[in-house]
Amino acid sequence: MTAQTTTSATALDTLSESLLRLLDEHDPEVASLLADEAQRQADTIELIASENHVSPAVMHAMGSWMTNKYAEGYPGKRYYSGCVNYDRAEQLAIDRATKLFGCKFANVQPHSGANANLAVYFALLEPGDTLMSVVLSDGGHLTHGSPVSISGKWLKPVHYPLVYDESRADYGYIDYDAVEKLALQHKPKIILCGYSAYSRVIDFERFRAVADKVGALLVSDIAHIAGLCVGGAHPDPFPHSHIVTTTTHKTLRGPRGGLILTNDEELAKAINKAVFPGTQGGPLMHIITAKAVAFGEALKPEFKTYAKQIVANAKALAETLMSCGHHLLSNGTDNHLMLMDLRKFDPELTGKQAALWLESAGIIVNKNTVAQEERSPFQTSGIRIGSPAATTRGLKEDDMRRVGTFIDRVLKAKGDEAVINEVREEVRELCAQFPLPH
Ligand code: DSN
Repeated sequence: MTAQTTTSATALDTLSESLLRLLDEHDPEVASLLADEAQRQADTIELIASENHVSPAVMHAMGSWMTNKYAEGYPGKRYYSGCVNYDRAEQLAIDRATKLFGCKFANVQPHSGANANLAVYFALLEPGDTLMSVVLSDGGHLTHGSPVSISGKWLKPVHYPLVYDESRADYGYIDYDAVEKLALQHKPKIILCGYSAYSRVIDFERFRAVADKVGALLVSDIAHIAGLCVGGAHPDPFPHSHIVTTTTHKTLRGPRGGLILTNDEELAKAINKAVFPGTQGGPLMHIITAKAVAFGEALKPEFKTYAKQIVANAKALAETLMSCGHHLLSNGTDNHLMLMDLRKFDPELTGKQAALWLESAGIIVNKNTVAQEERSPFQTSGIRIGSPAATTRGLKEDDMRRVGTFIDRVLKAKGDEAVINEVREEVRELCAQFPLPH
């Protein structure tokens, strides 16, 4: 069976037809699975907060000649010959990144957000140094000091809490008073702000004031919200942060990868050394080229419209879910995501089960731990829901309200196949109105 015959026109639009045809002749097995994946993406609503649909330009830059070269080093200072166009691509990515984020220095080589954070630690810390962050189960990240990560094994993490008291108006928000108290007590070398499951605005200025009080560096990991920051839909991490790390593939809608930014020349030099040769080898030049394309897209005025729509869509979805009686941590969202706390809906229902039911209905979310979680990360008591990918396809507030009712129906049906199948058809019909970028 050929790739062409296994996919609909909509799905084929999402990949270059010539590329698929070429692959189909060369390796039909892989062509078929690629076509199936294009079809899956076309037919389902992607609500994983950290995922997106890249433009064909970003996709093609990744699949280009730029994958063929070793280019260890930095523009103008490489270890291999033949890097003239690689220097141009990397410098372009750097120039666009600094313009986009309004800062002086960028390292575009980290293979991922995890690698970006590792390089920052390697540049600035010694084993055993103290790092302050939010614990993974409250919405932090593995690389922010989790015991299963090198960051938790080699550093001393101290975690600041959220506000857990539900009677408070700031329930589910960062407990900024506790941040200050803990920082004064533990004198961390780095204070980390930025999270993988936090739905409220981050007060970078307040974090910087605490960092200055205790002589710490403020590292803002804006992996999730980078696209919102550059699109004017979330306050900027600069000038308050000493260092900013991010991924390039979430709200920023670029290729999978990492990025480190700073305004401090000495920090920039230390970071460059820590990325290469400290923690990485040859840079992924095809990805760096695609980062340049994505940064170019994010510099365009229409990206601001996109970023604002992400937030408007998340708010519409959150309001619908809450009006149907579901509980969201912090009672809503200011950004691209929300965290549904299932404990109050049904104490027996795990995030794992809820995500499986929703997947059967064509709605893709991820199970997620919620504040003061008692279940394992494989089970969890919550689900995380985000709007960036659906917004890329063109869904607006009314469509997101409809998606909210789909989620509500699936969860309330508690696995009833008839309801799941009914919603699955409505999801297909909605998806057909919003093709993937092509
Ligand atoms: N896995 C990413 C997320 O989903 O948030 C974080 O690295």
